[in-house]
Amino acid sequence: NGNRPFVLWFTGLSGSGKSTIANIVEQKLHVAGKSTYLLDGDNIRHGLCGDLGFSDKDRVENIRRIAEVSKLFVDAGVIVLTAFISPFRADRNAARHILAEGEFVEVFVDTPLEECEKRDPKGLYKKARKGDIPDFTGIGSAYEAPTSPEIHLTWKGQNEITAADEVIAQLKTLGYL
Ligand code: GGZ
Repeated sequence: NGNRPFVLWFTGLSGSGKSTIANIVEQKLHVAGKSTYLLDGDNIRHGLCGDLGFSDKDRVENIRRIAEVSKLFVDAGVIVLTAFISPFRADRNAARHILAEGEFVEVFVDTPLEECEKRDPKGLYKKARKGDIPDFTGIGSAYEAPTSPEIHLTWKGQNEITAADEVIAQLKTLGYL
């Protein structure tokens, strides 16, 4: 791939560390002189996808729009980082096919549910367990783990800085940097 732009597609449970790791990776790419853009709930779910909730149908559409927007950024020469749960395998594969061959790099932030639930930064798992969020991912709605992600971050108690370093190292190994 060399110097061509691509999408770093982070997937994992709520609280897995996707956004934090993506932010650190973005900073590192920036320092290396790369042009980047991070898509996450803050800049997508309030605007472009403000009409969508968390039903299966809405999540499918959420991921489709994010993939299409990512494609536009890549066409403009920008490295895109996306940080969404993207729980369904079929939708991630559809996203992969919206991008050109070699432009989609799937990063599985493989933090176990028990750890995410322990962190519970927004108290959402607690609410979901009480039945207040019936379709919460990992509780009442499925998370389908990637079967062959380009980058697999298995959580072994390491912090997000270490995980971000691993992403950069893998990108070099894979020839993206
Ligand atoms: C999962 C939900 C839900 C439900 C609200 N299920 O920890 P957070 O708060 O910041 O991350 C979660 C975020 C997930 O949005 P995504 O756009 O990444 O989801 S998807 O890719 O599935 O479309 C969580 C919050 O939104 N949230 N309700 N029911 N997460």
